Amino acid sequence: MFKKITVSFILCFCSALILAQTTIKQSINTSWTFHKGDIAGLPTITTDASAWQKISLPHSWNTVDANDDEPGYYRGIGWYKKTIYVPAQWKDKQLSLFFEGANEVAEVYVNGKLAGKHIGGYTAFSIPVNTYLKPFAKDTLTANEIMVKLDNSHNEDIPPLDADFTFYGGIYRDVYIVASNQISFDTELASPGIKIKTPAVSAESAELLIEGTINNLSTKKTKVKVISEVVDADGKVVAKLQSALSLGTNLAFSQKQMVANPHLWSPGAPYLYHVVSRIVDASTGQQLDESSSAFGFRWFSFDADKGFFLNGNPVKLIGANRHQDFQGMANAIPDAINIHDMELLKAMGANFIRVAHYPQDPSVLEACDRLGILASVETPEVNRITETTAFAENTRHMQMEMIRQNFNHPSIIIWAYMNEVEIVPRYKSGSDEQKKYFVNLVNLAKQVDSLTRQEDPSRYTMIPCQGDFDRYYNTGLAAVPQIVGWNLYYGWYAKDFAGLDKFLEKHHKMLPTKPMIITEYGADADSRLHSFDPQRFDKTVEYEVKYHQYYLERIKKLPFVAGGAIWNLVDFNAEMRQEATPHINTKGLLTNDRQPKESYFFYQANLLKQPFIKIGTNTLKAGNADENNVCQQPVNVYSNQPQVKLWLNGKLLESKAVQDGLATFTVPFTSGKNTLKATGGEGDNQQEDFMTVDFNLIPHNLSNPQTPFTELNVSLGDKRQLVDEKLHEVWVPEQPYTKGSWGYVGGEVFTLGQNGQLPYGSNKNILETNYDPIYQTQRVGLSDFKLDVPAGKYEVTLHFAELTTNDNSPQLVYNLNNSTQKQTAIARSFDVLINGQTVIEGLGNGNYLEPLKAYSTKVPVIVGGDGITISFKAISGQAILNAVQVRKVY
Ligand code: GCB
Ligand code: CA
Repeated sequence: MFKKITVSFILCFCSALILAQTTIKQSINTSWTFHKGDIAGLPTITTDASAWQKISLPHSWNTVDANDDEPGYYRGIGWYKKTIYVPAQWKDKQLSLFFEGANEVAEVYVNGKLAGKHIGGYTAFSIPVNTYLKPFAKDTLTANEIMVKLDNSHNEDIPPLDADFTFYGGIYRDVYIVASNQISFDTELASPGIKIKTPAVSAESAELLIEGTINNLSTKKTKVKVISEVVDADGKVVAKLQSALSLGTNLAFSQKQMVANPHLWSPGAPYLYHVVSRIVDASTGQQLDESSSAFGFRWFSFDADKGFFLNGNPVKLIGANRHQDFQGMANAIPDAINIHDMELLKAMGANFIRVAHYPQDPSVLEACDRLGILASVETPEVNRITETTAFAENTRHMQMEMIRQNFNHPSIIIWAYMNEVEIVPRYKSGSDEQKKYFVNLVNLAKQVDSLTRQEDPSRYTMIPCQGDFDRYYNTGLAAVPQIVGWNLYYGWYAKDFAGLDKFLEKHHKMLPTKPMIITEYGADADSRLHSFDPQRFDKTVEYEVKYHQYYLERIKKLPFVAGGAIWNLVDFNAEMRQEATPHINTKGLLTNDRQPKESYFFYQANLLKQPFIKIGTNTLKAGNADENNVCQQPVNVYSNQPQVKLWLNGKLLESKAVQDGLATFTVPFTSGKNTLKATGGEGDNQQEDFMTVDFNLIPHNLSNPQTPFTELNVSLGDKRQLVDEKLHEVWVPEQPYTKGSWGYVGGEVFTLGQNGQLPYGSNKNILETNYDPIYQTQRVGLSDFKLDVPAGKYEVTLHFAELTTNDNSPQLVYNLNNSTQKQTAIARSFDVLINGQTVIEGLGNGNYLEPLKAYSTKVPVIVGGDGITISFKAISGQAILNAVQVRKVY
């Protein structure tokens, strides 16, 4: 009896809740099926024999093929299918499907009929579906079939046309079903329904405007009230506003409130208020709709001489760009990763994000609001435009969607568009077509700019240009936006760091009234590669640090530079890239699976206020023993303390002054485990960090029984170490042979020749390996590789790749060696002998040695008293060796 009462009580309670529900929004991410490619007859055929894959959202169809050895990735049609079950209670509701994002052209079908279409892969859209639903069943759920035809083919009318990232296909963000009443807030262009403006804010008072439009799809005229509550961060209602409206079909409303002594929003104190607005039937008191949005009170300005000001205080914007991309997931990343990325950015000490090159998941900006990260958001016109009305229309539409959908975020300070749109020349330089193109481009920019200012006069507009000042100045593009962004790569694509200083001065002189931000700067670093003598293009972690040292110092120092955004917070996929890590742009401070590189620590040490210390090295190292049987190697300690100490195995090594966040120590590593401790600060500020380094000490004399030889991994033609934490191996750079030790005899380092910009090696992807760097470098024309190891059984693994090719295919604009001379494949053939015995015969282009493909072979060797001599005998051309591994078995 008692039980029964409880049950019916709960039932009553539930139905009361349902009645009170206004707009219902629920995600429908599970139980979808997917078919790659088109199917004839869809969506009207009801059964088809094709295989559909069970998936859930977020989903991308390019998780594998954007990373494999095959050039290109699938760009075409994909079909998604799902059954939704619509409750009988929704009979009088307005139903729509809300997509946070799907790349790139989506056609949404309901029960075989086209319900709506959306163009553009990076903004949300909402498709009303009532007309296409099956008749509602009484008291039960009705099954309706949804199909989405999605197409990520190249389309000249849809931005982006061309860019250094992968245009992954898929419904890669959340999808919701939304049921609202006949009378509801107008969520036009997938916007939140209410617009919150703070046109005048000071420490003493703030003006708040709540605006919106109410849609009335019912036929009756109704009197309604819009009641808005302004709630502070403690949940206290600080203001309540009411408007009485008499509805025709639809009606705009505006509510205004002054707030005294507002809590201000800033990166240091991201104080959030929120508004809850409700539409209430004036006669019955029934709630018809509800919309809520967070907001903040802050004011800001940019000054061409003095930079950026927030709430009256100068603030240097320092942060990063960010792509939506995670290892193995393509762009189909769950909210948790979006949020965590913003936490990582905040934990770095940053106060700024450039959401580039397109609007991202809503959870990104929500996190920025909460954490206190100022944001620039942009639409994806990258590298070039198309001079068609359709392209212009899509560009303007995306800009509108971006602004409307994200309007209320206090974190946003800039609306940007058109990244480096003059980089890919459409026409011959100086031609009439090109002149006309620039006129059309600037016209489109002006339209986008003025529509942006009209839609939102409270923020600034920005165009991020590439570091070719004259080009953007002469065409007039740089004059269009309120802020110019410059993507500057001096010390990377351009040789000299000093070019940065000249460039910045030039901007300040030539565009004296235009505020500016360095919207991109960065250098590639493969997290596995290290060098004690870092050089441009060597892709080492150490060069990345060196690069950022230079830029951060300038950004901090020059007041007219309003800020800088590192390219990039995270490594991301750019399918066409030729790299040490193929398909990955490695300019991230974090790897594609979010492991920090040393540059991330460098920024923490320079930006964080709370005491910070971090040993910035690998847990695995290798090197040659000196006469004292140790190996001296540098270790970086990153800290914001003035002085830091480093200890090795409990013994103090040294105390050093920290300069710009970094102190470099020389550590005498011994074989095996070395425990490092770094300390900094005093008293409550005392910080420490520990690290145990497993050191593979390569004996000075390979046959000294006191220091037994175990293994050696050498990358020929290389000056770097490759640390492979996964296989627990370290590859050391080559060295010439000396008696008792190991090394090459003869030959020279492979370089791309005079015009090649790489210090050594090639940056072309090597097929069939994940260890591209060791294959990308090579010694050419060597006669031997020798190791004076003691007697025993060994395994010798030889690695080869032909680095010369006939490939003159057009180069990606970002490729490092695009200025190299035409390359021609060099024919060669050679034998390899180990201790006089031929182990490889006639290795050459006719057999295993294919251009840009890894070839390796492992040979067991029984060694007597004379060590190992690997000899290379050229038959034609010169012999080569890319890498060698020698392991002692017993
Ligand atoms: C740029 C582009 C960006 C690239 C970057 C790079 O200037 O705006 O999309 O990824 O350079 O790494 O080359
Ligand atoms: Ca591929």
